[in-house]
This record gives sequence, C-alpha cells and structure tokens, in this order.
Amino acid sequence: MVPPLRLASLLLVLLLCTAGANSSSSSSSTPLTKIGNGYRLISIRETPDGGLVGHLVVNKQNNIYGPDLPHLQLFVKHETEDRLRVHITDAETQRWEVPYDLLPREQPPRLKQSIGSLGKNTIAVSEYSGSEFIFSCISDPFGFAVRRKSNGQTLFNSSADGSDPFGSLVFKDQYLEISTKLPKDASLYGLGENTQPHGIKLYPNDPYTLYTTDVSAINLNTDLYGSHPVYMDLRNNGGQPSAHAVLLLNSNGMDVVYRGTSLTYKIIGGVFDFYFFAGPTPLGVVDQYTSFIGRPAPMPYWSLGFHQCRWGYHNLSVVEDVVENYKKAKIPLDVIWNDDDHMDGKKDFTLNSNNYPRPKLLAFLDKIHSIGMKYIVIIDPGIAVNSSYGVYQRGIANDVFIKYAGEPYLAQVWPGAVNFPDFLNPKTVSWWGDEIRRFHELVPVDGLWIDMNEVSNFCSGLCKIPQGKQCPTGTGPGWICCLDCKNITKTRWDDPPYKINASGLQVPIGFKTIATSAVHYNGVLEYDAHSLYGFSQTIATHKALQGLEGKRPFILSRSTYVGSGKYAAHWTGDNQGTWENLRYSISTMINFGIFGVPMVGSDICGFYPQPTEELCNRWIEVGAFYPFSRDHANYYSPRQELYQWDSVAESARNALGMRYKLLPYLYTLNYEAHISGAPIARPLFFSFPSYIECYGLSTQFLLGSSLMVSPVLEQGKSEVKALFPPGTWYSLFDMTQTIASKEGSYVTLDAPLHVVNVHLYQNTILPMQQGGLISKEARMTPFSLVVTFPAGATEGAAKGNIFLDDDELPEMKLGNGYSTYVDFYATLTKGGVKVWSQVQESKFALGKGWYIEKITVLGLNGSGGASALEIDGSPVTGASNIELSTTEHKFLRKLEDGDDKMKAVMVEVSGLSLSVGKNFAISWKMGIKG
Ligand code: MIG
Repeated sequence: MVPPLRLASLLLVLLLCTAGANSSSSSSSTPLTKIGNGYRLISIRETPDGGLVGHLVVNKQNNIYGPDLPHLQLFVKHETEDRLRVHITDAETQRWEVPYDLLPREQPPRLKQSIGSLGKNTIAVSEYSGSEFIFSCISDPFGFAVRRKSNGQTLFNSSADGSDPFGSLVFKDQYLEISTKLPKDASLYGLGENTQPHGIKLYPNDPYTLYTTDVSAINLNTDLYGSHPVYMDLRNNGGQPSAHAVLLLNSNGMDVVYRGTSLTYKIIGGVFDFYFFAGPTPLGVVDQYTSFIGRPAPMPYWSLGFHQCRWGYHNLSVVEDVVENYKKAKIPLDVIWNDDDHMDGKKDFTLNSNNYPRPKLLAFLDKIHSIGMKYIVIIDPGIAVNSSYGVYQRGIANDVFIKYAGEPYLAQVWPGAVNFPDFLNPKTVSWWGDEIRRFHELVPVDGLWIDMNEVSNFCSGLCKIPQGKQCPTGTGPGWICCLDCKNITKTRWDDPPYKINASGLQVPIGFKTIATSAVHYNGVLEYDAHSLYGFSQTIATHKALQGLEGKRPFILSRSTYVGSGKYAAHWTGDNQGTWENLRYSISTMINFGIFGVPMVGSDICGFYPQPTEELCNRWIEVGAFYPFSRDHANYYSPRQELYQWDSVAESARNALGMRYKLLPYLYTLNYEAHISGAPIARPLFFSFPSYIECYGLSTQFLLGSSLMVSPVLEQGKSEVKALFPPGTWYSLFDMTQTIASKEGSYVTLDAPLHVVNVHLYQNTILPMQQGGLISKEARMTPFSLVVTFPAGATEGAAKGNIFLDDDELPEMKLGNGYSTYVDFYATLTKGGVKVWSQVQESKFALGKGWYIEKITVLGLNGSGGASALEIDGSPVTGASNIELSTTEHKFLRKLEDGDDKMKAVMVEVSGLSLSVGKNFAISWKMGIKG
C-alpha cells in the first residue's frame, strides 16, 4: 500500500494502491459483453482546481454497433459538498453534449493524455473532505463507484464482476452503455416522461425509453413528451433513510433498463455526464438538483387559480358563454384558454377574422382583464410555408429554420406544410421574440401554451409540397400526411445501429418528427438535439415574454427537458377520460415535482374520449389539488366544462372552493419551490422517509409537507381506504374529524360523490383565506391560520409561513422591499397556547392592509376550555368583538386501539384583526384535562 497523499490546500486525498481484498472480485474472469470489451485506465492525476483527470484505452476492439472509441478522458469533480460529477468523453475529438448555454455548467478541462500504465487492479480513490461522496475507480476493466461517506454505502457501481450480467463500459460513436449495481431494496423514482401503470416506483423490467415523442400519454411505459434522465434512489437502511439522485446529462435517445438489482443505460450518442446529488433527504435531493439545473419558475398568483380550455371553441361567443356559465354556476375560474380555434388557417400568431374578430376579442379581453381574469392561447412550433404570411416571410428573411441539405426542412402540422424554427440559433430566438411582441400587440395574451414541441410532424422523412394538389386538402382529417415524402434510411443518423424502443415499437427515431439527419445552427444534428427542441423553444419564449411588459411570464410546455421547470409549467398531454388515466395522473404529477417542474397537472376529466359524469366528479376532486389545475378536452369530445353536469358543478364548487381558500398556501409553496426546488405536490415519502409503507404509494399525495389528498380513484365507490402515516391528521373540510395513530395505519374514509378527503398533519400552521370565484378577489379576503398539535398532547410546537408579493414582478424574492414573508410559530405547554408571527419583510401585506381574522387550534388536550386571552401582552376584554369557542374532536381512529379515554378539543379565536405584515403574539390558557 502506498500511503495516502494528502494535499492540504485542496483537502483532497488521492490514493493509489494495488488492489487489496475488496477488489478481488474484479478479475480477469469478468464476463465481457458482446458489445464491448471494456476500457483500462492508464493514468490518473489531479487538476489544479481539485478535479481528477484520467485516461482510458479500449481493451480489444469490438465492432458491434460500430467501433469502440480508442481513447477516453475521465473527469471527476466534487463540485459542491453534495454534488459529484463524473464525465467521460472521447479523449481525441469534441463530442456532442447538452449545450452549455442552454444548461450552464462548468466545461471539463481537456488535458493531454499522460503516458502511463497502471497495474491491472489499481484502485484510485478520490475523497474530498468537504464532500459527502467518495469516488473510486478500478483500472482494468475500468469501472467506478460512488459511495456515501457518512454511512459507507455504495450508491453507484459500474465495475463489472462475476455476478453482473452486464459488461463494462462501452463507448462507441453511436452507442454508449454503462450499468450500475443496485441493492434489492432500493426504491427508485423518475426516468421520465413515462406513464407508469405501476405507480411512482420504477418497476423492474418495465422499459424506460427517453426520447421526446408525441405519442399520447395513454401509451404505457413508452417515451413521451419530455426527457428527464434522472432518478432518485431512496433507501431505508433499517430506519435510517437516505435518498440521493443520479442525473445522466445527455440529450440523445436512450433506453434505461432497470432490473431490480441493476440499472443499464443504452444511449445512442453524446457523452457520459453523471451528476450525483447526495440528499440525504428527498427535499435535500431536489434542492441540490434544482440548484444545478435551475430553480422552478415563479408563477403568477392567478396561474394557481382554475383554468378552462378546450379544442373546438369555434368562435368568441362560445368562449364568452363559457366564462358566463362558470360565473352563473359559481365555480371559480381564473383563466380562459383558446386552442388553435382563434387562428386564421391554424397559423401561429394570427386571428380568424370571422370567428374571432379582433375588436370583439379586445373588448372581451378588456372585460375579463378588468375583473382579474386572464387569457392564454396555443402556439405550435410549425410555421406555415406561405408566401403571404408575414411570420414565415420574416422567418425566411432571417434564416431561422432547421435545414436539410441547405433548405428549410419541410414538415406538416395543422396549417399544412411548415418549417420548424431552430431555437438553437440566436437569430431564431430574436425573430421569435419579435413575433411574440407583434402578436401581443394584436392580442394582449397573458401567457403562452407551447404544444407539439417534441417536435411533432404529421409526415416523416424528406418531403416536398405535392405538385398540383392542395395540401392539406381541406377534406379529411388534418393530421394525415399530404406531402410527397420519401423515407431517409441511408444515413447512420436516420438508421443508427442500435434502435431505442421509440414509441414502444422501435419505430425509426425520425418517425413523425424532424428527420434526424436534419441540421441545426452550427451544424448540430437533429439526431443529437432532438430532445432539446421543446426546452430550447421554452427558453426563447420565456425570454420573449419577459421582455414584453416586464411581467412574470406564464408558459405551459408539452415537451420538457432537464431544466425546463426554470421557465415553464407542464401538463401531461393527451390522456384519456378513464379511471386508469385519473390514477396515472398522480404518478406523473409527482414525478415532475422530482424533475424540477412542480407546476404540473393533467387534463381534468380527460382529453379524449369523454368522461362519464361520475369520473368527471372524481377528477375535479383530484384536479382541484393539482398544482396546475385545468379542464381541457379534445376537438371531438363533447363539452366537459365543470358546469355541464349539476353533480360535477357541485363537486367543483366544493373542491375548487377549498383550493381557492388555500391559494395563499399554494403560492407560498410556489415560492418554496422557487427557492429550494421543493415540489408543490409530493409523494408521501418526502415527509415520511422512514415510513416504508408509503414508498410506493401512488394514490395519495401531499401538497407541501403536511396537507394530504386522499381521493377516490375508482368507479362506484363512496369510501376510500387511505394510508395515514404516524401522528395526527385533521380533516380540512371538517376540522373536528381526527385520525391519530402511533405506527401509521390504513383508514377507510367516507367519500360520497361530492367529498374529497384532505387532511392536515400535526405541528403545522396553515395560512388560508376565504376563497372566491377569482383569485384576485380571493386574495383580498381576510386570512385565517389553522394550527395543529398532536391530538391530546400537553406539549407541542407548530410552524408555518407565508410568502406574498406582487405577482406581476418578474422575480419572486425577498429583499427587494416589495414582498412579504412571515414565519408563524405556535407552542403548546401546560400553561396554554401561544401563537406568534415573525415578519421578515412586511411591505406588500401592509400596503394591502391584509389581516388575520381567525386562528383555529386543533388537537388540544383540555376539558376546562380556553381562557385569559391576551394579544401582544394585553388581556382581551369582554367588550371586544373577539370570541373564543371550543369544540370537541371526533376521532375516526385513536392513537392506540381501545384508547377510548382520549379527548381533544379545537379552539377557535375569531373576530381578530392581526395585521399580516406586523409581528403579533396571542396566547390563552387551557384547562388541562385531569
Ligand atoms: O395534435 O392543439 O396535447 O392539448 O388540444 C393535437 C390541439 C395537437 C395536442 C395537445 C392538445 C391540444 C391539441 N394538440
């Protein structure tokens, strides 16, 4: 053993030694895969800034899927205390990587290969004293491992050994492969976008293919609209849970094969660029992940209201009528949307002058804007090839389109023949910004919906406008390809040696999208940049909207990539009006929270075909708690606005009514997402990581850390069996209803048609308001606080907070003097209850004159009632309007079966006028039971 080399300045320990017992499994008996024979590490050294650079040479060449690259460069860096990067690329030539301007990060150094040779079983260990990770690698065949320093656990291990069915590293021009071993009991989440019938936990042997594709969300286990090559790995470790995440930052198509005890990436290009995020809590993981990929976008307040959309609002009167009917039915509505019905010939940025005459549309917008409602329309990437269409003319003049053999690549979408803007080209970004500016002058929209950006094409291959034929024909459905096309199969980009499982059918990767041999700016191939199309369009759209009025942009994008959440919200695409699809929506939504895109939801009541009345009832009861809550339907579906059925209207008033009371909480969650990546809607394990029972739970979810939604997801049911993690839970709709258990338990809850169960956990302070039909009104109503303690406890502490600001400001932050942030605290002691606030920033709430009128405290042990109320140290006299009332809790389940003696009360203090923007303290005595 060579003694460890200590470099005090870098706090890095680089240890080179001949293999001891722990590497004996890695020997020449390793079975080699047929695809590659692995690499050997020939040198490794430190870089001046604390990284490690190594060089690898291929063991015996192998030609399956093309020749191996002979020399590779390894770059390892402990970038922060909880982030480790492992980057492997061609040592000789620059390869395609996710562009550094789209996703800013450090460029790995390119160092000359140092001649050297390391012994066969050499292990290099890199341990950085400020890092939670230990990186180690073995020389031949090359493999690396990442361990968690605090518990020594191996998180990732690519070293081939006798037990591994997979071989060592493979690196060819168009095929990269690497595997890691995993413990059997790891719970994995992520790797999307994918509709997962088995729920949130990755399911062994389900295929996970990542390649942005316009196939509807009803396709199970296939590549969908977005690509997020990241997974979170949660391990219980016998009650000491720890979570970490692994991102493979690569935009090429890939199949990820999870086999329960191993995971293999099979990628058709790019490089290995791994990032490990140490957690160890799930919230820590998303915090570290989004600090790297970009923090979720701040959302305007109104976007947390309810949205109504459909494809097929044939004219403006229909839209006006929908808004009117929501009002009549007293169902909240903030935003009304247009699909492509307002367009002239389905061309972006145009208006149909018959059905959507501009003067009338402007009058309508004036009217809705004056009451705080908003309007959003769709934009597709395809720009109609039409010499009298200004958007196209200016696009051609600025040379903004993706090319094939020097000419704009021809495709077909709704308007007929189109070209696709190349958002990797800076000129395209400015042209797009200008078109958005022009459109906004035509129609003052409040946000944009960018659809079809995977990118979707109704044709495949190389197409021409047919001679002497109208295209589209005007008869027949618009999505049938009417161009003259021929397949392109001759290039290795259109027909790569390894076929990912595209669309679940191994269709060619250029099927119904841009031909993969088409070229972007600077010679970038569509083959490489394909899955970045929607992401690059999102960035360009965000830039355009932000430059308009300086307002906080709202963008809804169908296609997403790593980092999209920094700019946009996402909906889960074309789902079906079925009970299964209602269930899938929960898994996809909570996965997107992990992907750093917390503003997400599914088409409420389903896109197509139409839902039953009962399903739509249940769907709005779930959808009212999606972070992004929108009813949307297909052109061919019957109308499904929530007022179409009386029963659905009633469920909507109930569920959305609660949402609108929770808006200050949802907005605060959006703020927390923005500063720390915390998902708005989360799996239960985020709050209960040691409670294994909830690891795979996909039928319930949390909003924030302690509000749990347990909806009915099956037909014909009027009860729901819901999991309650240990502790006390209070029903939000009837705060006296209480469930308490020491170990956690399943409880069957009543859930008749109009009832959705939502429970608040102990030790929380939840800010609420009185609700309303439009968020702007709801925002002006008095506040209340709901404080929860463990039922019957004699001691306890609860916490909550609130963030408020002017939602038109582009930035959402403290310290600008315009926002408000308040922490709320409560304690319960033998002496009684105390609730107080600590205002960090006051201006916004003070300016609005907002106040708290009611404080409700749940779970108090006390039979003697509450007395001796004091506010800010002064006793409250009988002459004030303030009232104190006590109600007994009703237990559905008590801490321990048979604990019939347990009693608890809820105390409500009303008639208050505590300014939100000022510190307050309120206290009273409780007569303790006994
Ligand atoms: O090919 O704009 O997912 O929400 O209504 C269909 C029409 C194009 C797909 C979107 C859907 C939208 C529809 N669009």
